[in-house]
Amino acid sequence: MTSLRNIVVLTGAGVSAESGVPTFRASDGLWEGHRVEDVATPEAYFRNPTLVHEFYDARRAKLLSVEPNPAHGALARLDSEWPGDFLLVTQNVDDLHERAGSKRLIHMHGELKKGWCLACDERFAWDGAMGENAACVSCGKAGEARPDIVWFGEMPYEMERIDDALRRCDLFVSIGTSGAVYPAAGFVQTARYCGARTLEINLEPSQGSLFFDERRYGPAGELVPIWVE
Ligand code: BV8
Repeated sequence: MTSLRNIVVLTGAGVSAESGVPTFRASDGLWEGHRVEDVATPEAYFRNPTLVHEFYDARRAKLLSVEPNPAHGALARLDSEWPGDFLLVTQNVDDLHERAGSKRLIHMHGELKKGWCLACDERFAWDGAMGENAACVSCGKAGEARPDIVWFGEMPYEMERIDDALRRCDLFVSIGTSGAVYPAAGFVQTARYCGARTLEINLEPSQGSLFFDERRYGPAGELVPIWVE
């Protein structure tokens, strides 16, 4: 990798699968009996905030019982040792990348351990169950906090910074994502058009696998440390 300068890595639910965090589409997109698209939209939240809070409270609670796996660890090592530009963009809302030590990290779809106050627009750290009546850490107002998660139809975070990194990178690596959701699924095309080499590491071909120069199939916990070394 010595000829490379700038690397962008995109991760999806597959990088956390071996830590015990269920992926979206392995279970036919069903979550606690709900379709993700039915509980991960603003309409769903305003229609039934109790259900949506239960859905996210259950996933936030799960974080207490899972640990980073060797794929998270290898990416954190690469982050700390890589001399050029490095950016890890994750679609995941779990905290396993930061717990493994990743620093140059963007959660483009938000984070389970954050809340967003609709009264004062502040984001704040949140650990336990939020429920409908949580009081905002910043303004104190109760009942106006939603999970700080990017739902379907909402704009992902830091898209300008991500787009800039994609256009400047020499290598784009996609790990553990089905390529089912945009704009993340389109990142490989941007990187490719701007001259980057592209690598996919996944359990099986993603929906965008034809855009990758190189593809390695198998568990991320096994293949990512090999790639990083
Ligand atoms: C946007 C947070 C525009 C929630 C998520 C109609 C209406 C509205 C929008 C749309 C529409 N039609 C299309 C769209 C666009 C939409 C979209 O792409 N929809 C899809 C369904 C067609 N996108 C959006 O809405 C995005 N926003 O477009 O905004 C806009 C523009 C301007 C101004 C305002 C708005 C926002 C999308 C974000 C939605 N939120 N997550 C939550 O987490 O609860 S998406 C959710 O699914 C995940 O976050 C993840 O990002 C995404 C994809 O999941 P994956 O991570 O890929 O997981 P999956 O299970 O699918 O795949 C896992 C893979 O890992 C598999 O391939 C498997 O083989 C592999 N694997 C498994 N085990 C392992 C492994 N690999 C390696 N090792 C293993 N051990």
